Amino acid sequence: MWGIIATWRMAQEGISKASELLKDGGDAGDAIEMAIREVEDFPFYKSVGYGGLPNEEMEVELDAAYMDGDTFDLGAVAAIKDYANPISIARRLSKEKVNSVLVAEGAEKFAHKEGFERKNMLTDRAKIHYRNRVKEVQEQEITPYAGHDTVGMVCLDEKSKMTAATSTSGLFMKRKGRVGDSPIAGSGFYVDSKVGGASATGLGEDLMKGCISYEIVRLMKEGMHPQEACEKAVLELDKELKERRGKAGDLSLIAMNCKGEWGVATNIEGFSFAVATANEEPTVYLTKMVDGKCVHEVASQEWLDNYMKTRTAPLVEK
Ligand code: SD4
Repeated sequence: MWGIIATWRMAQEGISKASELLKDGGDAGDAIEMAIREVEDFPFYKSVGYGGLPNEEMEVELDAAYMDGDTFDLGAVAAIKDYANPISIARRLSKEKVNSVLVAEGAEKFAHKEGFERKNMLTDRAKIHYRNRVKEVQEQEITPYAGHDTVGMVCLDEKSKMTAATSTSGLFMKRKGRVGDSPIAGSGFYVDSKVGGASATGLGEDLMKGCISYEIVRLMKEGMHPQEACEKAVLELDKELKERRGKAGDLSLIAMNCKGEWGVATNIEGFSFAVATANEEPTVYLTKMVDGKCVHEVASQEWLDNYMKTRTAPLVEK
């Protein structure tokens, strides 16, 4: 059995490529890195890699992580600037016994020494988004940029190895140095090849409060199906946050277990995700929570066409 699941429609091309590799007995580490790089390189996705939206100082600071579920090797970078593929740097770091999570300048120095590709990640399009946002009334509250968020993936290969990985520019207009859940093990991602893995997108500040990816893996270890585990973890964290703090940020989770069964849960409307397994062609679904149960629907062709159209539409400076 093999499989790969990812947050958001934007992962579709990446997981399609990865599924070709997995079908031929490819490695879960190679497949997930390839899939995430595909998203990082596509300039029209505004919250991952090249073309990602900048922080309040108009700098693109990126977070990424990689975890191997066989060995628990784990590497991450946070607030790294000017490198094309943070996921590859994170994967490289996962091989280090110490110093495997690096931030900002330290991460950049490591990447430079290791010969990773330097790139100015701030596109003209992202600058227009930035200037438009500055002109808009300053919303006091920082919110995830609706619909184009972190890419998080879980992958299983034919040899039963599992991996998890994330990559993001975090929240648009975040403060310089702000780090979200995505490079934080247990919050943005977690994987154990004996059990399964999970990955998150949404408001990092709230996702971290529940160590939610770890919680889902823990629930699967107790015997829950990934769908049940995702629903329970999301509903509980959403409830706790509302009780204690009056509200909960966006929480969307994907998970896959070591049998290739998958699950998804969210507390928002219209969360999209992409999945491919030995039994299922790469497919994009939309999901929403109805009465504590998640309903997944295959995205219509119209929805898919409209998605690309709006992503690539010319951008007007306000
Ligand atoms: C973060 N979780 O940095 C990421 C961003 C994201 O929806 O997924 N936004 O908090």
